[in-house]
Amino acid sequence: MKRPLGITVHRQIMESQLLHRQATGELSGLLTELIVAAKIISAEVNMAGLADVIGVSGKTNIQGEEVQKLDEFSNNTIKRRMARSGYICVMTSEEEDDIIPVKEGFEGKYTLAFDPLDGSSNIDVNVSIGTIFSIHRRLSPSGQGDINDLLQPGSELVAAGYMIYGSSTMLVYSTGEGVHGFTLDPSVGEFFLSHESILMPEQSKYFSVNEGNYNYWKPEMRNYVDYLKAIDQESGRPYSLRYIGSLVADFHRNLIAGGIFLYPCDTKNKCKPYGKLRLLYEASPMAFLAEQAGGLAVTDDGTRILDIKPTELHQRVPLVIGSRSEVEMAQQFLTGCNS
Ligand code: P6P
Repeated sequence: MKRPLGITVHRQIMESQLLHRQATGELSGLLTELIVAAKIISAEVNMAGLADVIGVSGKTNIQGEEVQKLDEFSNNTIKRRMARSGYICVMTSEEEDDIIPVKEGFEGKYTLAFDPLDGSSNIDVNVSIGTIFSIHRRLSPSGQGDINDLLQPGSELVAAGYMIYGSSTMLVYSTGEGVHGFTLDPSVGEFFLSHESILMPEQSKYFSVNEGNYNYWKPEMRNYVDYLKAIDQESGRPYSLRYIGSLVADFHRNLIAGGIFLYPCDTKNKCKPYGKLRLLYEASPMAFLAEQAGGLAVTDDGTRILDIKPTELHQRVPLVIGSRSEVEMAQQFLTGCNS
């Protein structure tokens, strides 16, 4: 059977670059290097059940090499490749406390913040997991970047996206001109355009939250979720609950099928008063994608995620993200306008 000639992600990147006469090709190069890292991670994740890379590190594989935990493997794969790509000047990773420098002499004009393998606690139970990335232009003039190059609001993002390692491996990203999805054909090792110009459905009867934390939420959040669960045929309630416990998988469902995802702040863990999710490499890139797809992302007091100026690398924020009208309705409850 003759395989249909698909549009590869490289063609999409190059066509987008050609549309911008002033483009230097560095962003294209950066994305291309990230895609190579994604393919390497995807192959490892898909082998996880077979190549004894599940679970803790410290084991050795048949070659006698130390087997790394998948999230350590993913982190090392991205940071080693990107450090010598020549396109970035500094990185931060969910796996590392401090900023990650790039190879001397290989400093570029962008910065990279990433979660190498979000949802990694789901690996052992074969639930979809993912890599999330966000890219800013550097602010410092030259040389190695610094933390201020990274602490930029999502409104200044140049590009953001994720890879989801699920029933198929997909790359979903935006450079500010809509959101496009590519599916990996492992038989040829190429990402082919499968979801062009994704628009998040304006409304949807799905909500996605860990209700186990219900009693730790503030009253406005409880009131909102109670509203979604109330029986009211006219407004199509109760909504259906879908919660995977893997941000990339839960967000991807919302992007394609619509709905609202919430990770509110709670009083469950005094060390995490602002919820669990990180701003720089979880909430901000997802908010960028959501708005590019016509959706919206706010904190649980109604603040637009993309407007938040980060103050710390790993700061956490509450996240309410999804179909615009659903998030706007949630804002009514969360700001006390609709108790
Ligand atoms: P909880 C995965 O560990 C993660 O960081 C996100 O991917 C996911 O949305 C969240 O935590 C799930 O957290 O508390 O519901 O298990």
